[in-house]
Amino acid sequence: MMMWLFPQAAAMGSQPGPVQIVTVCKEDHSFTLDEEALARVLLAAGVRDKHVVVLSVAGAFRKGKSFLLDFMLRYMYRKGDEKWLGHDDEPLTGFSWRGGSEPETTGIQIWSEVFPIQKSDGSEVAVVLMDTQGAFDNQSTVKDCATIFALSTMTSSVQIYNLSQNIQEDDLQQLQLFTEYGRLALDEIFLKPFQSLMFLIRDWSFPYEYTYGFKGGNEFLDKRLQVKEAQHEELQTVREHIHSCFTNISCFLLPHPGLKVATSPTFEGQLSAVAPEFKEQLKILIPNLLHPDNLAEKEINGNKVTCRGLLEYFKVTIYQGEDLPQPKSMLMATAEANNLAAVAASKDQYYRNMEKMCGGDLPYVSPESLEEKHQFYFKEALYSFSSTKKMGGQEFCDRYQEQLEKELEEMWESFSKHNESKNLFSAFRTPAVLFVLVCLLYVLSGVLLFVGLSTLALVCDCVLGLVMMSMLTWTFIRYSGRYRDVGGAIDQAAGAVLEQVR
Ligand SMILES: Nc1nc2c(ncn2[C@@H]2O[C@H](COP(=O)(O)OP(=O)(O)OP(=O)(O)O)[C@@H](O)[C@H]2O)c(=O)[nH]1
Ligand SMILES: [Mg+2]
Repeated sequence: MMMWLFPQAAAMGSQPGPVQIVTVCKEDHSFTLDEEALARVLLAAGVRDKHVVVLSVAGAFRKGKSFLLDFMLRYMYRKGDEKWLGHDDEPLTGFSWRGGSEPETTGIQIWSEVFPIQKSDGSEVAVVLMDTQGAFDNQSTVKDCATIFALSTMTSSVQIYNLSQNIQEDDLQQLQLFTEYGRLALDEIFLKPFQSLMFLIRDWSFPYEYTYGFKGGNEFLDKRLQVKEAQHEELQTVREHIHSCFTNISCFLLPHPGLKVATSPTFEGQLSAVAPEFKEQLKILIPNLLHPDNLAEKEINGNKVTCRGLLEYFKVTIYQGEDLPQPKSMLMATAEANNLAAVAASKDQYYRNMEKMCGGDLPYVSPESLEEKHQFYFKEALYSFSSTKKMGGQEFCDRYQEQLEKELEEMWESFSKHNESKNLFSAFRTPAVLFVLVCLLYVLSGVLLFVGLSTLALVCDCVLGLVMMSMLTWTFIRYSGRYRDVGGAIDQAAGAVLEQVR
């Protein structure tokens, strides 16, 4: 693995790097999602409630996917600097990349930092960069590759399909196989299941036919994806399938980066060894891809998703079943994801409101007014849940509403207990009750002795002794924190006495 050091982030005391979120087990070809790692990235303060843009690069192994992503990282960190592409002798760092014939990236990785970006209409989005395991290496089955491709396509808003030299018919067939999962959804939802697909053709060698860049790329793609009457049915189906799966399809033709990049074992990414036309096209491709207004927010069935929603979507997209993991039926996954995200957002809203009322070190609030506030915020949270657009039908959503109500009640209980613990009287209730009892018994025993009822006075004295013992025991328990059951019993007895008096 390479070392990563980004001056801006290092100055802030953290060292960003790739985070492995999906791991593939080589022995049994199973996949696991590292929920904790993903949550750390997506729930970072400042981005978790922003709409998310996920840019993923996928395709065959050893074709420069991670290499390209590292230039995107440079752009993200050095935007505004004319020389964002780097210095001539600077090694290229970020997602781990290297030369050689053996595969490097495994599973799915995302960059640990999510980049907040402001669009020209003032809205802010959060950009996640995703690197994927190369397909067709000698260790993965076709199903592994299809799963990785499907997962990254389902969870991204822009999928870059990285190809070498040309678009071959088998590339399109692979794409059809990989996006087969999308077909599942086509029967159930009327929108196209995936968003942007960009064919990125590396080492394009025919600029005299189609020029480098988007213009030549789109002309070339139109020709390749054209459906003609005379075509064999198989060719037509592949093309129709691809068109029906993505809302937006484009293509970019990238020149060869030079022999040193492709073949030198000592090359570390220094720009001095990269062909000038490659650098020129990178300067067009990357700012265009990452231009704030070109960043398409991730949508699920037409609804924009936040980073928090994406986390839920990941969780339901990959589930650990017997034949680990299967991307679930898109519709089910989507419905579950937006219900869970709505539950989380409503819980968050209730929690924040209640925190402002009685959280942390805030002073004690009278139980009646706290309950009133709870009722208000509880209803407000339920309202915001029911007014969020969700899928899956009423019955399906009702299940999540029940879950939300239960979790809000639990939160209320803990808020109310926390508030109660701040009441000074409740802290000193037991000793105060015991002290008053001692005084009363003392006076009573004196009066009884005075009127000559010495036996009753003796009983009084005994009870008084008992109460004093309880008081001492209570003090010891509170001080030492031991025998808390006995302490609880004394508290309860004092509470019962107080209730009787009331
Ligand atoms: N021919 C060619 N080689 C490239 C290009 N871009 C990068 N490379 C080289 O390709 C090799 C592999 O780069 P990586 O970025 O690790 O490739 P990858 O697709 O991420 O590989 P896996 O992670 O194994 O799937 C490196 O030696 C790069 O220098 C390109 O556009 N054309
Ligand atoms: Mg790689």
